[in-house]
Amino acid sequence: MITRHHCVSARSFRPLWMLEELGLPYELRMLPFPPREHQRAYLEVNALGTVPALFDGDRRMTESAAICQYLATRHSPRALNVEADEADFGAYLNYLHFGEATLTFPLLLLLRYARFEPPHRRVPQVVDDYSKWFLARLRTLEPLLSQQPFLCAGRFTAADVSVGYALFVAQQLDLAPRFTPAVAAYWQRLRHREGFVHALQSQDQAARRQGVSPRSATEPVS
Ligand SMILES: N[C@@H](CCC(=O)N[C@@H](CS)C(=O)NCC(=O)O)C(=O)O
Repeated sequence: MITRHHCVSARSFRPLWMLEELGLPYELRMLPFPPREHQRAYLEVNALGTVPALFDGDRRMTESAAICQYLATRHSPRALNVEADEADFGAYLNYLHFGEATLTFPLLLLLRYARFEPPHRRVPQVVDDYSKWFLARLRTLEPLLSQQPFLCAGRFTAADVSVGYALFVAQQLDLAPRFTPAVAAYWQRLRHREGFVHALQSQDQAARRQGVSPRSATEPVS
């Protein structure tokens, strides 16, 4: 059984979405956000204090894109995974990591300086600059997504989960109205997938059952 430590709509949403797409059983352990402040004992599970942390037996992983790759490779060959002998293998790995390293990074600055810091430490200039930076990076997908429904290999893969999570956060930061047309259509395709909808429901139910706030980790701290 796979055990996952998760905060509502945090990066750990990527593996949750993957597990729902794959239909694999899992145990979800919900944490208040950020765990390093609200659940210090979690530091014994992951000294970084970050989510995700996933255990598959005694195997432990803490990077969301790597977990997507791990689950796809083990449980979904030639479906959610793109194999080394497929033409789009390089594109697949590139988008899988592009989702986290290139797209999610600027969004973190927005979250921090628009939402998490107390009002006197918020910095509108950072929010404005990194919104533009994110949107400029995202726009590079427009020509590709004007031609095809998913990022690579002619099908939905773990790379779409990785990039799709960045779009999910961008939507919560009110950036979706600024998506270019093909990216906006792609986001609509992703957010209406059963796996995505079930992942949203699963985290909400688990949070309520475990007495953790069902509010998204991306919502403002009041
Ligand atoms: N690169 C890591 C980043 C993990 C990460 O920073 N997660 C955030 C949630 S989105 C977190 O747990 N933050 C809490 C903290 O920094 O204390 C991944 O993709 O999994």
